Amino acid sequence: MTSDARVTSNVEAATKWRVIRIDRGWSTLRNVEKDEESRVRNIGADVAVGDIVNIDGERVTNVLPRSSAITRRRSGEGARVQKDVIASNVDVVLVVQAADQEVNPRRIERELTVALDSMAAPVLVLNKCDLVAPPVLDTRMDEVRRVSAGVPVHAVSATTQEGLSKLIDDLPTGSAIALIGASGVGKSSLANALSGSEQQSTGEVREGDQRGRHTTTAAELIALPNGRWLVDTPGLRVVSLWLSGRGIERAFPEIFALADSCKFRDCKHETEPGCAVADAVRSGALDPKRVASMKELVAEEAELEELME
Ligand SMILES: Nc1nc2c(ncn2[C@@H]2O[C@H](COP(=O)(O)OP(=O)(O)OP(=O)(O)O)[C@@H](O)[C@H]2O)c(=O)[nH]1
Ligand SMILES: [Mg+2]
Ligand SMILES: [Zn+2]
Repeated sequence: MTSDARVTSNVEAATKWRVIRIDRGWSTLRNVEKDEESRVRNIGADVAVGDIVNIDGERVTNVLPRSSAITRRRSGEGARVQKDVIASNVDVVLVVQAADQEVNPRRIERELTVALDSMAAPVLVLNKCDLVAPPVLDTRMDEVRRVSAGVPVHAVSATTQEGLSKLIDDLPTGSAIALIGASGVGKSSLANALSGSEQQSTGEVREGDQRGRHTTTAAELIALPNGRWLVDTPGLRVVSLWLSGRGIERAFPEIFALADSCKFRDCKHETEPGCAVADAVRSGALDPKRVASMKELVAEEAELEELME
């Protein structure tokens, strides 16, 4: 009899649950195999939405290795540096901007770096294209493409559904998706449009500055048709880097390619002779703001590394 009991508990321990929502104090889980939900306390285990976990009663006993993790440095004061995993185990990260606002290339570069570091494939999405006249949209698409690092760029509208089927066609079949971006750009609206339901609440942007009201307060996993899923996330105020693998390099490929031709291998692209990056800036082939942005991210990561030692 005892051996039977052991078999049963092993089966239970092996049961996989996916974290579908994290609230203060507890997380909501969905059984990976059957239609069943459960809750666990957020004590001891560092889990993110998208994680697959094993549980024992109200406790997470094991977090399975993540295939991807969108990670940033947790904002807030205090000397301790902490990481914040926004979502895990997704295949594609939709990095969303609003087409009715000036393009902010520096913000895109940051978000793209975080997305590239996640190990999921980023796609840049310019939402609300229904709100701008075609020539303006074209200009803004060009501005986004200039900092897109070869990642696909899509103009869509969550409201009119324009461009959505093309976007979906561009995603690998069955892929799990995460939406990231500033508050008010329309992540939840896109989540609703892609899932074909109004599961996520959306909020009006502020009159004056078009900024969002942080309507979504917790990352949440939503089922899509055909067993796929996506993660809607709260709007990011600031996107501080966590330790970057090759994210920065991949977000600025043309600068890193030029750097290979610098005379000095450890060239900082400041005032060194034979600097191919400085040459490209002088000739007008490279935007100095983009170089400054890359340097800022490199410095931010170096600072973080130092703090963690
Ligand atoms: N015209 C238009 N409005 C949109 C579109 N997508 C979103 N909106 C509106 O933009 C506002 C913000 O949308 P949300 O989906 O709540 O934005 P969010 O990115 O989820 O914002 P947070 O949850 O605060 O991070 C809402 O009033 C939406 O109706 C779009 O494609 N076209
Ligand atoms: Mg939202
Ligand atoms: Zn150089």
